[in-house]
Amino acid sequence: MKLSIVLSTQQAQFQAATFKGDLETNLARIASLGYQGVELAIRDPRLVDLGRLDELVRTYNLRVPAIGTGQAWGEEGLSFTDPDPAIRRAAIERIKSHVPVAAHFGAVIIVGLIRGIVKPGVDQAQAMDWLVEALQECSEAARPSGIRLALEPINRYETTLINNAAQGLDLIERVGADNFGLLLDTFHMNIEEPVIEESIRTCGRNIFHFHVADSNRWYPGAGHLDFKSILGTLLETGYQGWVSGEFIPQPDAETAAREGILYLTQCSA
Ligand code: LER
Ligand code: MN
Repeated sequence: MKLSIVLSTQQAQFQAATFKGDLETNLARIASLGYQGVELAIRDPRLVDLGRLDELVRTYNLRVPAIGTGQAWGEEGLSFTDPDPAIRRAAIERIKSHVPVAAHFGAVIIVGLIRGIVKPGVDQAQAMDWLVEALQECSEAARPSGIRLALEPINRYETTLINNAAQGLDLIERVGADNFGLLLDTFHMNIEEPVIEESIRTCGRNIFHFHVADSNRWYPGAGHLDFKSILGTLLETGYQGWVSGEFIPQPDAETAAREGILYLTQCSA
């Protein structure tokens, strides 16, 4: 099992980006703890010095399996489903602007909260139509570079659009692009899925990326999720992608990352 962990390339409000702060210090730490990859949360690719990032990632012999994009929502309010067409357009262009970076690293582009929430005055069906159109356009733009997009079902307390795996699969049908799939996150699944393992089986080959945090969003092993069973089920589907730690840096980032990798390695042995 290939393990990575989330690192934010800039300061952000999102709590569960395990590492934030100085890039080189964090990449060195992540590599020394035994992670093979780093999932980069990038608000806007224009803010990132790609050359330096690439050099650092190579220096520490890390892969970049995925790029998180949710901070464009969290920090700037961009979304695929905003009633303002200029904001929807900016969100689509922002996702498209991640394609060259993703292509450079061979990373999946994550569509998390940039899909937005259904705002007052917008009906759910209208929001879904905007969402489908945006995802079709972004998937089309990513296809020539061989890049895949993964939409993350996110729990009801964070969004009103696509909370669970079944809704994610329906959306895949509607988008109809072979480079569009799902990112499953155990923290959200614990809130929304009747049986986590069943949902993993149902999603099967549509799982493009996988986030792990325990029930309390601390590192795996700090809550009550059965990671031996969850990861065993994931591997049974034929999943060959990455398992990426996205958990709260408690008691501190280094301890969380160390405990997390130790536990995950034991669970997948
Ligand atoms: C991002 O991967 C995530 O899981 C969401 O909770 C973002 O708010
Ligand atoms: Mn997640």
